[in-house]
Amino acid sequence: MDKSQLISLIKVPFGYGAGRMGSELGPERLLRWGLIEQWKELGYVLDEPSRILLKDQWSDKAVSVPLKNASKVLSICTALASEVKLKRDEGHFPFILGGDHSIAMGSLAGLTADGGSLGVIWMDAHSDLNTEETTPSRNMHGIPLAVGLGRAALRLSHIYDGAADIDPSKTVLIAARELDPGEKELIKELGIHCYTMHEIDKLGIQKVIDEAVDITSSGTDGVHLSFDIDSIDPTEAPGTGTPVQGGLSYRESHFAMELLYEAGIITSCDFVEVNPRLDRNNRTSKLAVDLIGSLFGKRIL
Ligand code: EXY
Ligand code: MN
Ligand code: MN
Ligand code: MN
Repeated sequence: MDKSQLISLIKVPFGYGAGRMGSELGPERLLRWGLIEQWKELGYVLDEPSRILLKDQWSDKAVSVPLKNASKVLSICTALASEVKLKRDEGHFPFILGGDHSIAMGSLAGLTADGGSLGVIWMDAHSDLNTEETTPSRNMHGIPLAVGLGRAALRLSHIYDGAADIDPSKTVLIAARELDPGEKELIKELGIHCYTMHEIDKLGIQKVIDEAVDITSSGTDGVHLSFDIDSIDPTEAPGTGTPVQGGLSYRESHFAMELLYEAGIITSCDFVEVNPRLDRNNRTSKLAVDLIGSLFGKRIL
């Protein structure tokens, strides 16, 4: 992202896709900890922030999704997809602030609405690759990447007419460490590049990010970073609904963001799953703001 491009902050105070409420409080909490002021201090100009609110319930019978709160999730994703497409078409950088990770279906639908090829970096303790059949929880935040890849009954084209599936060969998972059986099968079947914490320990975060940059930016029109705060170890980021031990360290997560800034390939971003209700002394919200700073060029020296 360069500073001549406006940042379109799209707030999505929505948590119905998660197993427990609280992530809907994320956007306002990050603003309280200086997210907007930080962008301005870094020299960016912001578009007027938008806020996507749940208004109606999904009624389209074209697809029935037998998961929890599906009609609410699909409604918010439909509204989000339109806003993401609008802001992207205006040449702005869509920054989608959640909210739980189910909203990424709206981001992806809006970003692929005109076809094209989108690289995706999915930083997350989970792969979010369950389908309506394989999900163990029936929580919608566990399926967005399977939907994005066209492997669920629900498709991005149900959320935004004409939206294309994303390409598994341009999709990279980073920091995965809790995968369900159906997700493991899909990763192997599709040959999705998956850097679990084992690969990160073995290769180091710099090599993982370098490889992810190459994979997702070669032959694509842009790269979407879908960042789930639970990719970070819960000792650093306790304020999230599905924490998993053994995550990225404080410096690994900052270094990853710094390297992505230097690579200059990220064209849109989801930042999700901060749950202030579960946080300790706002540790997670403050870390989230700091990480976004690193992603947008903030440096120690
Ligand atoms: N794989 C589990 C499920 O599908 O229920 C847990 C999903 C957690 C999803 C969070 C957003 O990353
Ligand atoms: Mn504008
Ligand atoms: Mn997730
Ligand atoms: Mn997760």
